[in-house]
Amino acid sequence: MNESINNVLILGCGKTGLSIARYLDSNTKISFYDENKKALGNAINLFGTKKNLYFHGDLKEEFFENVDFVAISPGVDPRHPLLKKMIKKGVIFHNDISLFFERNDLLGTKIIAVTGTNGKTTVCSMIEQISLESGLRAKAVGNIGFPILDIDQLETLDLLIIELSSFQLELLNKAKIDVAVILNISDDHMDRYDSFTQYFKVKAKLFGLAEINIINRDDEKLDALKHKANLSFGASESHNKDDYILTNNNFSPSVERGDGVTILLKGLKLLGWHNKLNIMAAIACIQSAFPKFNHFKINNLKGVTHRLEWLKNLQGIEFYNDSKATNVNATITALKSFDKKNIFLIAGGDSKNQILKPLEKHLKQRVSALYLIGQDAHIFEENFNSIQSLKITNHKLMKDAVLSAYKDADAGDIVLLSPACSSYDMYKNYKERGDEYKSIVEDL
Ligand code: UMA
Repeated sequence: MNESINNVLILGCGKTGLSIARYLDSNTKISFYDENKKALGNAINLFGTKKNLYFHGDLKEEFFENVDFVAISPGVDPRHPLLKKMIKKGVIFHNDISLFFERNDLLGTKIIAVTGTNGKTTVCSMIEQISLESGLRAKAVGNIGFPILDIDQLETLDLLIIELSSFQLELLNKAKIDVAVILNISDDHMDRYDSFTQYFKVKAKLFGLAEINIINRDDEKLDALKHKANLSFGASESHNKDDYILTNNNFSPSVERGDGVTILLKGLKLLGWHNKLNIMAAIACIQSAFPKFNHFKINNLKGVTHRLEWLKNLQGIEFYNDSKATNVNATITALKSFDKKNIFLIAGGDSKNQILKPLEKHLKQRVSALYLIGQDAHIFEENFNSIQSLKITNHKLMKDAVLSAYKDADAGDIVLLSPACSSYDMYKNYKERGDEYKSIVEDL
């Protein structure tokens, strides 16, 4: 890090904040802020009180005095009145991704950046797995859970894959990205953005930062960005030789490119149509970064924990964990992945002001019973209690919801946790929620 940086204020002492503190020069005086005392205590233990300052409680103007820049964690909302005031005043704000792109030694490593409302982590993980299997040195970082500044010896990597959430894109105005992909976009984080248009604009920023832009041509909500894309992927027809197409000739799915390149998906073990689109996006990204690449070993590809993760078969009932489904669209995707119609769905949590109605059709078509948890259970009830075929029950605890679903389901049925909501009303994050569900299912 630049030696002229003397004072930095870090907002949020979670994974990102701590990673930024590790990255800064050891002489830098850091002020740490976290509204949570426990998180702050953790930072004190790691970085000591000799030269650093620690604040919690309400944000105050004095925390910002004499700082060279403020480093903000993705979970901290920049619409906070004091942050808005500081931005207006000209205080410089960074996040870990923008700090990373301040480096000037990125030349040898290819960089692929992935965003979208759903499927980001899965696509990043697919790109990483395929690249590693073929002998490339690759690492997936960012929203996937590994902070980008924790990368040690970047120069030893052939490929860096960055999963970017909208929160991380908010502050990103400069980057050296070789290939960028936007997978899809739908209502999400409406508690953080004033409108869908604002959320869209943040995601769209990515296409201003990369050499090659890839888009999902089947997502109508992305239409306004198509003119900025160099190539596309999708199931629909395309006559552009650079575009990727999903075909299903003789019941053998494959990804084809307009110029004749074909990759068979026969051995793909991951469930659902959406995973075929995900693998297509991954293939498009890799071949755009490495045009000669053709070692697509997909038979061993593993899914990602908490994303349509198969847990067990108990007396013929299949249990799945899709705790990462933190929005309506992710849950619709999960429901559509099953051929079977008798799904016993556990959902609810913090609905983040989303419109729940799009779920209705899928609940009617595929779900036998809905077990609600979390603070917004009543909103689900209000939206869906008119569906005659749907039994709806309300549960204080995850355990009660799982036991009820298990009691109601028969051999051949599916019990699925796919909440369509974020977890913060009951859990630390979606992982803790999924882990609790898994341990309850394990003990059945
Ligand atoms: N905090 C405050 N004030 C606030 C908000 C948060 O003090 O107003 C404090 C919290 O008390 C906590 C700390 O900030 O101690 C947490 O910071 P954070 O929420 O930014 O979380 P990190 O641990 O830094 O994790 C973040 C991402 N979290 C979010 O975007 C909410 C992780 O994505 C990411 O893996 C990690 O950085 C590494 O890059 C998680 C996520 O849920 C998985 N992402 C969202 C999603 O996928 O939908 C965007």
